[in-house]
Amino acid sequence: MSTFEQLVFSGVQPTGNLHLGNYLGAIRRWVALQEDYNCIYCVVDQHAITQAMSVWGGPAELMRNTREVTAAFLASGIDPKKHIVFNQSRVRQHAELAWVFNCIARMGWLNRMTQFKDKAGKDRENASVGLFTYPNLMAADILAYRATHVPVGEDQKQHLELTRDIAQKFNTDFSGRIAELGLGVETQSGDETIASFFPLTEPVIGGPAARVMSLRDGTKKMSKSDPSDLSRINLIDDADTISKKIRKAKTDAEPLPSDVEGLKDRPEADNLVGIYAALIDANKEKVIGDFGGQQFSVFKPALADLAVERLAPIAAEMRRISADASYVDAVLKDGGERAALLAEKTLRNVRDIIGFLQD
Ligand code: AQP
Repeated sequence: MSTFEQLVFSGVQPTGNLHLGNYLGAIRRWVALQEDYNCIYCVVDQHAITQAMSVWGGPAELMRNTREVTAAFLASGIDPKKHIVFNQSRVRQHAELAWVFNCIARMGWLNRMTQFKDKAGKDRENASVGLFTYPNLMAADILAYRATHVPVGEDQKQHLELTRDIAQKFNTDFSGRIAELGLGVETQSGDETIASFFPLTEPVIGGPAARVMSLRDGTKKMSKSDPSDLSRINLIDDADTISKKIRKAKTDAEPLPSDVEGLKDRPEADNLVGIYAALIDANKEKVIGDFGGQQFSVFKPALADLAVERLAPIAAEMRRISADASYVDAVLKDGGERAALLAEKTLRNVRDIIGFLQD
């Protein structure tokens, strides 16, 4: 019996307004993982349509946003030749596996998902069924490649726990069949070694920007769908806009504290310090070491300069790449073909395990 090949999978929805939270919480960390792992990075366009069309914008907007997110991946330093970059809908196996997982996941599990409650709001009866079963499709995205590591922001933690529950239930429900077909991979379950078909994927979450908060309200996460553009720094914002948004960011009247403990109960200050730390690849202690005791009138301009220095080159590269739609489309086509080969290998096994007849 073999062990699971270490593989990274993650995705971003093409719903517009790609922001600093998406970049620091996810994309930038993907870049670092390329050194040590084989990586698959996906523009999850099928997830985008789970919300109302007014949110995802309709066909023309979806195509534009899919290319823009791809350009952001490439501009941030993701290498589409060494790794795989594609849009989800090209690889039909994701939807096929999601159906299987619809039949594995329990209603009670999905009823506990807080993101559904947040996104459906008060009008749950009117939310799409796709929004409710979104976590099953996300599990399928990951497990179609039997990915072992998924780098995401903290908001996705609960969905990754669900992915592990789905993998575990599939492995248990079909354990006899998995063994009979010799498709088991050795995994550790407590003191026991068992044969599993799907890995229990590890979330890769952490660092000072695991949850970047709104610039207008430090208790709400920075989000694409926030109606206030001042609440987020978009990756395509120009230098003046970035500076203006940081200058206008909500803060309290106190200077920065002299130690990190002092950031407790000061969500806006904590958020800006966390953003600074992530941008210099350090922890909050380092930032407080440099700026503790200083007024926001000193810290905000320093943060604005830093953000511009780090983000402006990415925005410029995104614009350059986006201008050549045929190049972006060729990257997605090539990535989609390579991804489909891998996913089909998994799906052939899944069909055999379940008992679906195939040629
Ligand atoms: N504020 C955030 N801080 C850190 N990480 C974040 N991510 C999102 N917001 C933050 C991470 O970015 C990746 C891609 O997210 P997504 O596009 O798939 O969807 P999302 O999480 O729904 O993004 P938004 O901005 O919050 O969109 P809306 O407004 O539609 O809800 C994920 O890894 C996510 O964790």
